[in-house]
Formats: sequence, C-alpha cells, structure tokens
Amino acid sequence: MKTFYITTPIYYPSGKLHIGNSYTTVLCDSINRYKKLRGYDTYYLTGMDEHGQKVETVAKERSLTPQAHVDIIADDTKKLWKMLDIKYDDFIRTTEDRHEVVVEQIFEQLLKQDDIYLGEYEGHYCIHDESFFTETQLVDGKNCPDCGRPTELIKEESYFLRLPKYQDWLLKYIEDNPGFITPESRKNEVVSFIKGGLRDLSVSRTSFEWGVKVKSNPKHVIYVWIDALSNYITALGYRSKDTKLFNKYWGGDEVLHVVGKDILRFHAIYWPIMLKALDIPVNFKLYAHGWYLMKDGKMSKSKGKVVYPDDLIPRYGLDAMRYFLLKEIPYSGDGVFTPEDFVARVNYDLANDFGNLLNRTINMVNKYFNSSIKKNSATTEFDQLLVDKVKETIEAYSTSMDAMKVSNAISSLWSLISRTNKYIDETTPWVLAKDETKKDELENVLYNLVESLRHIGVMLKPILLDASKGLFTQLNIPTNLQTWDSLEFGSLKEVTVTDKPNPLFPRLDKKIEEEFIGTLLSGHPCKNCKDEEKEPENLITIEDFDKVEMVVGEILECKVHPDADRLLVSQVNTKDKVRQIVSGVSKYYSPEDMIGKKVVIVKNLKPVKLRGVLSEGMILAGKGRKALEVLELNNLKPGDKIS
Ligand code: ME8
Repeated sequence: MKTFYITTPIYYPSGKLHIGNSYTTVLCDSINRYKKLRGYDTYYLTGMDEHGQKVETVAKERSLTPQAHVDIIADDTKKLWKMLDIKYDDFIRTTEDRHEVVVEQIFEQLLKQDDIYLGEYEGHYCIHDESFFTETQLVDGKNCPDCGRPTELIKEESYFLRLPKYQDWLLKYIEDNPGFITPESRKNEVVSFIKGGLRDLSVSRTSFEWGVKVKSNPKHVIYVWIDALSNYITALGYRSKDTKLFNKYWGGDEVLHVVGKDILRFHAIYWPIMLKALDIPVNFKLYAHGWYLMKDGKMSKSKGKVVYPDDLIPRYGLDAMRYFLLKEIPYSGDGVFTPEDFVARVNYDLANDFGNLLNRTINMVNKYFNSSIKKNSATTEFDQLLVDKVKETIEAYSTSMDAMKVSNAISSLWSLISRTNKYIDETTPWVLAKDETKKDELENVLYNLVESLRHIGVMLKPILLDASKGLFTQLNIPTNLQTWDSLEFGSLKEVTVTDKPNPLFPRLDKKIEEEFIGTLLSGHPCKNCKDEEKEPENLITIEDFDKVEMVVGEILECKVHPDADRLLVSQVNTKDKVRQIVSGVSKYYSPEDMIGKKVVIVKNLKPVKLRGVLSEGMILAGKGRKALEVLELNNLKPGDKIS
C-alpha cells in the first residue's frame, strides 16, 4: 500500500482560528480523505506552534502563564477541528517533551557540524512576525513589511544558520524536482529570492524566555521557525525511541506540506536546508495556497473584519462551510468571502443543483416504481452522453485532486451534476410515465439518474461529509458501491430508495441570511487581538430587542390594588388608548406620587390578570438593593416611541 503523509502549518496560539486558518486544515482533510479513498495508507498531522515572544507577551497581558495560555487555545482549536470533522492522526504541540528534546538535539548537531555558529546580530525585529528585517526592507523607515506594525531595533548575540553554504544545492534541487514547489508561480518567487543571494539566518534570541533553550548555552532560545519546522519530523518520532512512523511515512511514497503563501519562504528555503544539513532526505512536496480575503482586503481581527467557522456551522451546517471554503480559493490565487457569495453557493450549488437533483430522482423512483428499480436493457438516445460525462468527470476530478486543485475538482463534479439535471430535461420522465409501453425506458432513465448520483456521491466523499452519507442513505447504496473501485457505470444492479426523502440543503432566505452574516462580520471588534472574543451566552440580537414596543405613558389615575397592598393600579395614557397597568411599586411610591408622571411603558406585553385585576403593559423601573425608581421622561409626550 502506498503511503501519504500530509501536514498543515502548526498554528500560532494568538486567538481563535478564523476561516483562513480553517481553510488550510479543511483542504488537507479533504486531500487526505481523497487519498484514503484511492487506497493510500495516510497520516495527517496538524498542531500548534506554541513558543515565541508573541505568546509570552499575550499570556502576560491575559495574566496567564504562557503554558496556561497555550493550553486554553490548543483545547479550543481541537474543538474547532472536531466541529469541522477534521480526521487528523496527530496533533503536535511544540511545548511537548517529545518535540522539545529533539529540537535541542537538532540544534546541537547543526552547531557541532558548524552549520550553525555564534555571532552578533543587529536588526529591526517584528515581534508579531518573529522576524528580523534590514533597514531597506522597512516601510516608512520603521514598520514591518509583512504586517505593518512598528519594529524594534535589536542588537544581540545570536547563533546563525549558514544558508549560503546550501544555496547552489537548493537551486539545483528545485530545478531537478519540478513538482517540489507548486503552484509554478510560487516556485518562481522562491527561485528569484534565492538567486538574490541568501544570507546567514539568525536562529536564536536572548530577549525572551518562552522557547526551547540552546542546550549548550541556555541564555539563548532557539528561533521559533527552527523549532516550528522540526514538528514535521518530531511528530513522527524522529530521533525518539520509536521511529516506526518516521521510517514509514517520511521514508514513504508521498510527503506533502500544505501552507499559506505567507510562509512559503520558510518552507521552501529554510526547511530543505535544515533537512539537507541533518542528512535527512528532502522528499517532501510543498503546496502554497492563496488567502481568504474580505471584500475590502485582508482579514483583520483588530478591525473586526473576520469570519469564524463556529459562527456559521451551527446555522448552515458543516457541509455548507466546507463547500464554500474548498470552492472559493482557486488553485493559485486568493478567494474572497462575502455574505452574498456564501448564501448564493448554498442556494444555487447545494440546494438547487445538487439537492434538487437527488430529491427529484428519489421522488420519481417512488412515484413511478414504488421505490425500487433495476438495471434493464432499454436505452434512450441521451444515455451515452451521460455515461461519457461520468467517465470524463472521474478523470478530470482525480487529475485535479492529485494536483491539489480541489476547487477545479469541485467544478468538474458540478458540471456532471448539471449534465445529469439536463438529462432529466432531455428524457422527460413525466412524459414517458404516461405511456405504459415506455415503462422500461422510464426505468432505464431513473436507473441512469441514480447511477450518476452514486458516482457523484463517491467523488463528494472527501468534500461534503454529511451530504455524501445522506445521498448513500437515501438511495440505499450498499457500502461496496460507495468505493472508488466501484466507479464504473452500470455496477449498480438494483436499488430501493427511501420513501421518505429529506432535502439535504434547504434553501436559505437570501435577505435574512445575508444580513445575519453581515452582522457577524461587523460584530467582532477585538480588544487588541488578545482576547478570545467569547460572547456571553445570553446575548440577544437587535431584532430581539426591537420586538419590545416601548412608549411614553402619562399616569392619569392611580389606586392601591383592592386585594394586594404592594401593588398599584394605574390608568395610563399611551396616546393609542388609556390602559390599566398593575405594578409592584407601592413600597416606594404612593398613588399620589405616581399621578402625573410620564413613564416608560412596555406596550405589547400580553395582558394578564394580577390578583383579579387586568394589567395591559408594564411600567419600567430600576431596582437597587434598597431603592426602586420608576423611569421618567418628562420632556416627551404620551405615545412617543422609545428605542
Ligand atoms: O504562520 N486565508 O502560523 P499562523 C487562508 N506558526 N489561509 C490563511 C489565512 C487566510 N486569510 N490566514 C492564515 C504560522 N491562513 C506559523 C506556521 S509551520 C511550521 C509554522 C493559514 O497561525 C495559512 O495556511 O500564522 C497560513 O500559512 C497559516 O494559516 C498561518 O498560521
């Protein structure tokens, strides 16, 4: 069995993960599921990059130890991956012993070999990106070229990794291995960067504590990128007592690192050089994908321009989220998240094109054949076109998935879905159903529809998790016909579909849902990006609040309740009418006190009888431990609205 090892970047614990980070993880999950479907023995690694000055600073601001801070975020991240049904095999954290011990050894070995040496560094340091920049790289003479934040000028003793020593080797390696860095445009970026001349890389810091210490000189902390990149092999047990996984997967058939374009250079230059220096085979491939952007630019927590999957999944389902994420970033470009596109993808692609096709097919099998159909020898002039399209789609889909072009693979699938919908229009089953002599032809049409849907279901398995299961359940497809090997038109012999079809994707109300997602986008202003932005659970929306109709009411008359001393009964003019309101304020106000007050009335409260007296609303009051005060608005008129 061929092996396949796939990794995501390990994420910084800088807060809740958004759809951007989730994209990489969902993409890897989908590719991993595809490889399993194709019969590979796969291993999927993700995790957290938990060291560095930024983590130390954020933890301090939250009055937590760095360890407590990263523990909380690691837990939340695992919960999110569970919600997205990410089937990873291991979750590595760089604060784990199994990792730290090996990073120490890696550093010492490189030092011993003189690939790393001790020198002095002066440079402009960006805490956020954990990177040094030269003066000429800075924006406006002081700001980080990557994130725009101010840098600090730092001079310190530092260890350096000799990158130039490996420059020629790396260029040749890239040239000899055309598939090493994809897409091609990213490879070209890397090549021109290397040709610009590599310089020794500073690989230790003395300005903070939170990291793996250099064993032979513990005042130095190992640079977070040396620490982080090593995760891809420490997680497999490299240099540990048990190196089985390392030998099997790193030494296996395919190794793929998936990263965002922002961290291409670290993976395409530092990592292969580290491996070469350590005498570990550089047998990985690197795919650097584009970014999710918002309509007006980069996602930004500080500006509240950010979308979180756990806001969308409970309302729209896992598959809607996964579908959007996987579809909207093209192979070599960026994608944009907008509420309009999200709702359109659910309504057009999922509900209309795919969901309806399944629903219509099941309904027709129920209506015309009492739920059961068989393969027969009848034909129509349109069958071959459909069969050809299915074959063509299997080819196009697998070529795209093999090349990490998941968005293209989805487009091929939807092209088959629309071809299958067209087959219904061409063969007009409802017309065939009227003619008893066309019964076989009709059964053949429905069979072809089910068979096409079965193929669609198999290819959807890595993409839509619940919907592919739902399709197989509703069509009652046996498990041996849900596999890649069963993809041959005609393998299905007979089928009995459910007599209770259930739409997989209900249509969304465009206006309501676009508005809802819009409020999510504007509802996440973060407090300096340092909080997890957890909302208390008892929040209401503005729509909830708007349900309460409040107006000014003038109290015309007031008496003590005939059967309860603590209640007053007031006659209140709210302009539309004079209403009677019972309120529990007599301990604080006499009836005379109340008369003439202009108070706040909740007008649309359901009338109730309190001790036998009708009450048609509520007078608002504030209550402290010892006092109660009725709210008054003396400059307004009865009936004036309060909002
Ligand atoms: O860079 N669109 O961690 P990180 C798409 N710890 N993908 C996005 C994205 C967006 N808007 N924003 C982030 C680090 N990503 C290091 C990695 S690996 C040895 C160390 C994804 O938390 C993208 O894959 O900043 C990017 O590379 C990754 O999140 C960065 O995550």
